[in-house]
Amino acid sequence: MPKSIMIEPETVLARSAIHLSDIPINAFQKTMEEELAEYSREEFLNIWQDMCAIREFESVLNEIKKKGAYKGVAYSHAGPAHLSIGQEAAAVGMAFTLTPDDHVFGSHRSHGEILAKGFSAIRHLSDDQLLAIMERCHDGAVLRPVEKGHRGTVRDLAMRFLVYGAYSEIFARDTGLNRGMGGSMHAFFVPFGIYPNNAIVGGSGSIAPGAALYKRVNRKPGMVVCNIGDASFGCGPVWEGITFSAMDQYRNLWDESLGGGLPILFNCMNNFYGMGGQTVGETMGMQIIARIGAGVNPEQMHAERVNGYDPLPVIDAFRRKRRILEEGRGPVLLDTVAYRVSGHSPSDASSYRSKEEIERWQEADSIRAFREKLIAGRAVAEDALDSSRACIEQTVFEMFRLAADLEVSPRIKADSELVGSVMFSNRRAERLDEREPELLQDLAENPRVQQIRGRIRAVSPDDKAAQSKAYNIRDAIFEAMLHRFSTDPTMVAFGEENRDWGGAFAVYRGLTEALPYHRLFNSPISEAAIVGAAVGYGLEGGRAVAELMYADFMGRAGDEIFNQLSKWQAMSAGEVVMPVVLRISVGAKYGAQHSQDWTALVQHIPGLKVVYPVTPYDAKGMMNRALAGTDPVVFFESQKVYHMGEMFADGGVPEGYYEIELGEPSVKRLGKDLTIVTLGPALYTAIAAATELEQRFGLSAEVIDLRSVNPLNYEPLVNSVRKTNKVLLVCDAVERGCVMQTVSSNLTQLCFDDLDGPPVVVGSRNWITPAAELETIFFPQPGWLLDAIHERILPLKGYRPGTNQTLGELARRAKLGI
Ligand SMILES: Cc1ncc(C[n+]2csc(CCOP(=O)(O)OP(=O)(O)O)c2C)c(N)n1
Ligand SMILES: [Mg+2]
Repeated sequence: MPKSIMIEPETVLARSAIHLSDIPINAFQKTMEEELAEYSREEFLNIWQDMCAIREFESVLNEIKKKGAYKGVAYSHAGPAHLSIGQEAAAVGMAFTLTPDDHVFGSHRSHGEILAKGFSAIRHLSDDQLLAIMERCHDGAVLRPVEKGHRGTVRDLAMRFLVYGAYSEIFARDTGLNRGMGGSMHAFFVPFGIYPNNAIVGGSGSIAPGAALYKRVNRKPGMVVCNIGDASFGCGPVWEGITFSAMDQYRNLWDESLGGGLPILFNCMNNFYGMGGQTVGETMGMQIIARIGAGVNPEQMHAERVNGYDPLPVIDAFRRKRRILEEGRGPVLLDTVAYRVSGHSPSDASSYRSKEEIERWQEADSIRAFREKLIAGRAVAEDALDSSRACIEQTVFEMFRLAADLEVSPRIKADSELVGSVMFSNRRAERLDEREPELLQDLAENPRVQQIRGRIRAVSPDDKAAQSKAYNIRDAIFEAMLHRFSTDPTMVAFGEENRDWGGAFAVYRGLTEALPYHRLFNSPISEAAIVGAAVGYGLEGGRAVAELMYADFMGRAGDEIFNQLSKWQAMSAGEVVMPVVLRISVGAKYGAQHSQDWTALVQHIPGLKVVYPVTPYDAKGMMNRALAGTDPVVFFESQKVYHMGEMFADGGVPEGYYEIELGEPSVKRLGKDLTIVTLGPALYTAIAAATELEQRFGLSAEVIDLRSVNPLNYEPLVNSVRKTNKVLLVCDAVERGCVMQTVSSNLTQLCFDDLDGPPVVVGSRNWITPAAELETIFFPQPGWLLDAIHERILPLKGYRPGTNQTLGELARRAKLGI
């Protein structure tokens, strides 16, 4: 979109060809002499020890899963254990040169990466730093059991802490790194640079770019490593994450001082299998994952394949690739060969591969090969290697024994409210960093700010002329965003057509003038990456506003909304926050795939705050509140009412800053005969119906706009129903399974004694949304509400219904599934 980049016919239509360059495959060729000059004996021993630690760690889990005991310690582990025996050298090579500023994301098979990255961080941190980190971790709960009787160095203590914390986490203990809220597939520990490991295959692929984005935007040191399996390269979100990471604008349009391309390395832990599907020869066609780089950008992502059965080529590759990232030439793709000898999980009978194949890789075993290499090269003597191995194996065993002991390592109590207490952080944070927010202009000079100054901040519903000059919902969201942009330097906003276009529905018009590229930018059409990157950005401690153009596109970002945005606060046991607002516009007039209210989908997902304001006053106050918090808020907006002025708030929309608490319904019209509860633009339908009820039948309906879906304070609803004894609930979502069904069910229970009859829900028909010209047969109309009231709540004298809202019709539709 930027006008500065011209698309010229003579260039794009000129005859030419794409020239690809070679993608190196196992190009590493260093001799042992060269290696000896590069590594100290201690470093060789560290690499060795870390590999042996991982092998032992995984072997313990393998044994207890298969036999229920290890070295006489009985333990039954109910949960998963995706082991990485065979992948140790790849994990250690990956982590060896990383510093605590470098952050790794991983997969369901990341025990090895957690240990390798943790050990590496421990070696980089001072004793004081380590002690502070361990003390802070759940108030010392992980440290206490391992420091008892420990006489070694602080570094040794930290290694015990890490191994114990990881085992405890896998065994769901309160003493785990995440208090047992993460478990085997999701364990992580931010102070060591270990970011979420993801049980959704490829899940990290869309999140890690957001962490790299955070580093660039906020000028933070370090790189981001996204460790994902070979089969995950068949996942759409991984491709989207790569596309997001490779956008030209980082280098072409963003301030040069930020450093250029995102500092992210996609590291394929290539074990050649999904669970049983073989990625070469069966389930994919690229044969060599590194090839993907050729399709991404002219640098081909600096892709190469390295031998992950030897830690040294991997370390070498990470050193070289770090330089590329530091020069702003990322992203990078590595295809690290890491054949897993263990099964996908201990119950895997390896029915999909031959015994010979496994044996061949066992012969190539990285631990044995590295030992031989070190001995042959006289880098470390045999007995030193053996005693180092025995020592770390002993530590791993002891930590397992401690973690298995329920006395030492208890689970949270059965009546514990821990899980509930960490679902939301419920904090306020005016700014998430202290530096000055970067703005391009004095905001008083902003054309949109000036335009808004002339708007009418309260209008009467009947004054059509005033409506066009009214301060509307677009203005409200713009003002709230601008306030936070000028307060919180970490805040960024991105999505499709967010910049020059002004946001798909003109909410952001004027922001382009006010903000540098890195704070407001266009993303690729990659909904998974848009939401995923916001999650990664939030995990790093930044505030992000991501936008989905239509609610109908939530499916494209399904995992990112349902499993990622919603869950990491809880899975960290409250250690991380998720200051992300996801703006989602609900369409109309564009038919079946652009006009659906999908609030119910996110209502169902634990861990999300969900709101749907439909007046300018509510939109500004609630966006202000969402942007002052640290929880993920899904912020629905309706295209039907973007232009609406404020008709309800006394005095109109204040010019200054104010907040509306999320979760509080708002009484929009007082009444005594009937309560109408609404969500979304159905508020205006209900107001029209209430006016008709008043005028034609002398009935006064109280209209309450939920504004929030979750959390939700039922008190104002209950108070109203106590007064009116009757309730109708209305929304634009299809009636089956809509939010109002939940509210109706809860109100039935909360107000059972006060109700004259069951609450009645009117939603859209359980159909596809038809064309704009036919929408009145689909979305609830004021007449439908009167029909429903007449048939099922309160017969209206002399009234003739226009639609069939009877119980018989309800049953008929249900039986047909429509
Ligand atoms: C989205 C998703 N689909 C399927 C699964 C089930 N599953 C778990 S691991 C796995 C194989 C993943 O293969 P790869 O990405 O190569 O990682 P590896 O297991 O080989 O380390 C599958 C299919 C899942 N967890 N998530
Ligand atoms: Mg694999």
